Amino acid sequence: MARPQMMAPICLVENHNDQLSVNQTAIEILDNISQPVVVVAIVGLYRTGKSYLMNRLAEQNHGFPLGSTVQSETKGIWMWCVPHPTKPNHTLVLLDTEGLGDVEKGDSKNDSWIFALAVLLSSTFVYNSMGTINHQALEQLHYVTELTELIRAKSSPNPDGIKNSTEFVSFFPDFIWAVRDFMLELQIDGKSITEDEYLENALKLIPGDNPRIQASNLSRECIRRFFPKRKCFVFDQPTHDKVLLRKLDTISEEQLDPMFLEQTRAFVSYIFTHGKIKTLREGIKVTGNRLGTLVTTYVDAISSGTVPCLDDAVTTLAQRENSAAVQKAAEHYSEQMGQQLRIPTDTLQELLDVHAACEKEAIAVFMEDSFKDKTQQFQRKLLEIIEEKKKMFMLKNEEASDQYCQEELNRLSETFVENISTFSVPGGHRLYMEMREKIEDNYWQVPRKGVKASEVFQRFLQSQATIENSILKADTALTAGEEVIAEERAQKEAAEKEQELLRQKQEEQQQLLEAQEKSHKENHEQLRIKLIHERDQLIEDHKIILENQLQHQKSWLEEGFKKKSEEMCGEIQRLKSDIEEMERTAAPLCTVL
Ligand SMILES: Nc1nc2c(ncn2[C@@H]2O[C@H](COP(=O)(O)OP(=O)(O)OP(=O)(O)O)[C@@H](O)[C@H]2O)c(=O)[nH]1
Ligand SMILES: [Mg+2]
Repeated sequence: MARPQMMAPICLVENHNDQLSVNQTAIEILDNISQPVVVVAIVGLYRTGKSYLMNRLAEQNHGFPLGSTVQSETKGIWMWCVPHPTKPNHTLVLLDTEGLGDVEKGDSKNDSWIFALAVLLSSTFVYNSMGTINHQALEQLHYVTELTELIRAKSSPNPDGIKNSTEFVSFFPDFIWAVRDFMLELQIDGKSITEDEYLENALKLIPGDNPRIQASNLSRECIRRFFPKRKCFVFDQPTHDKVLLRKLDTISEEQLDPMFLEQTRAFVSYIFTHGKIKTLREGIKVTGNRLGTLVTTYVDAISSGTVPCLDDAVTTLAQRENSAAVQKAAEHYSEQMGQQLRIPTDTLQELLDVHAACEKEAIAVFMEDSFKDKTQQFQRKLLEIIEEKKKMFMLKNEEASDQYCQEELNRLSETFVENISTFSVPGGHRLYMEMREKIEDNYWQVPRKGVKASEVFQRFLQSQATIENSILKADTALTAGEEVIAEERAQKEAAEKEQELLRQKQEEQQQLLEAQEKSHKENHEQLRIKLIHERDQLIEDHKIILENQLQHQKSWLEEGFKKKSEEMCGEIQRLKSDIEEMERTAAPLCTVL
C-alpha cells in the first residue's frame, strides 16, 4: 500500500483570475493513495490564523505558509496528505482554504464555491472565526445559507417532495466552530458553560423581524439543519506579544500562552480521535483516489457552470471503479484457475468444479470493489469475460489430454504397429486381437488421461479398421463363417464404442449445463446479498435524515417556533413512508443476469 509522503502542502484547487481549476499534480498524489481518508477542511475569513491551525494538525510548525501582513496568503484550496497519527492505514488529508471576504478579491462568487467545495470534500469541516460568535460572525457565515443553491444531492429533483437540502445530512461533514482570540468568559447568567453549550446557545433563533436578525437566523437555521454533529473550540490569543503574534511559525512552544497551547492540543487530539473517514451516502468510504475523482468532478461541474451533484459524482466514481473491479476480478479468476487447475483434468467435472470455486471468488472480488452497478452491466461483463476464459481453459485442457493420450498410446502400441505385418499369417487375427486388447487394457490403466481418453483411443481403432480387415482376410485358418462373425463383432464393437463416446459427450453437455446453472445461482446469490446490503445502507441513510428532522421539529417546538415545526410534518411523513416502503421490499429485485 502506498504510504503518503508529502513533505509540504500542494495546491489542489487553483483560483486564477476568478476561475477554479484542479491541479493535476495533486490529483496524481491522491490517485496513489488507496487508504481511506479522514479529510479536515478549514474555512473562514481571511487572516484569522487558519493555516497556522492546520499546521498544528500536521504536527508541524511549517507547511501551509502563514502571512504576516494583512494581505491574504492562501489562494484556492491547498492540500496536505500525512499518515493519520492515530489510525493506522488511514491518511489524514488537510485542506486549507483561502480566506473568505478578502476585499482585494474581485468575484465573491468564488468564496461561495470554495466554501461549498470544502463542505463537499471534508469529513470534518472547521469554521474559523475571530473573537466571539455574535451576529456579525453569523452574518459572515452567510455562505452556509447558499449551500442549497450550490450543492445538489440528487441529479433529478426528488419526486416525493423531499427537499434537496434535507438530504445534506447524509453526506455532510461534522462541523467544528473554532473561535480564535476568544476573550469572553464561558458563562451564561453567571453559570459556567461548556464550549459546545456556548455554540448551541449562539445558534438559538432570535425572535424578531429586523432584517439583520433574520439574516443571522437563517445562518443559524442552516447550520443546525445541515450539520447535526457540532462542536466548538475556543482559543485564547496565542501570545500577547504583538511581534511574536505576527510570526507564530517561527517561535517555540514555550513562547506561546500555556492556555492557548492546551486548547490547541485539545482541538488536535479531538480531531485525531473523532475525525471520521470521509463517507458518501450509503456508506461509501472515500479513499485518496476517490477523493481525487470527487474533486475533479465537482470542480469540472463548477467551471462548466453547473451545480456539483453528489449523485453524479458517485456515478462517475462507480463507473471508474466498476470497470477496474471487472478487470481485477477477471485477473483473479485467471490467476486462480492457473494455480488450481491440474491440466489435463481427469474429467470435465473436475475442471468445472475448479471453475466454480474460482468464479465464486472472482465474483466476491468484484462485489468487494464495485458499487452502484445498478443495471448489473459490469457484473454481466465480468461473467462474459469469465465464460470466455473458461472456454479457453477447456480448450487447453482438451489439447493437453489429447496430446498426452496420443503420446501414451504411441508408447504402448509402438511394437505392435512396427510388427503389424507379422499378423498376416494363419491364426494371425486372433493374435492381432489379443495384442490390441492388451494395449487397450494397458491404455486404460494409465492415470489422468483426461477428457480426450476415449476419443483418442477411438481414433486409434478407426485407424486400425482397414488393417484389421486385411488381417482377417489374410487369415486362412478361419472358415468363411468365422470370418463373417469376426467382422460383425468388430463392427458391433466399433458401433458400441461410438455410442459410448456419444454418451460421454452428452454427459459432459449435461455437466456444462448444470455448471452454468450453478454459476447463475451463485451470481444471483452474491448479487442479492449485495443489493440487500445496499438497500440496508439506504434505509440507514434515510433513518439518519428522519432522525435529524424529528430532532429539529422537537427543538423548534421547545424554542417556541410552532409554525416552523408544523411545516416539517409533511416531509417527515413522506420520509417515514419511504422507509416503510423500502423495508417492505424484503429482497430487492435484481435484473436477471
Ligand atoms: N491574533 C492571532 N493571530 C494569529 C493566530 N494564529 C495565527 N496568527 C497570526 O495571524 C497571521 C495570519 O495567520 P495565517 O495562519 O496565515 O492566517 P490565515 O487565516 O491562513 O490567512 P489567509 O490564508 O490569508 O486567509 C500570522 O501572522 C499568524 O502568526 C491567532 O490565533 N491569533
Ligand atoms: Mg492561510
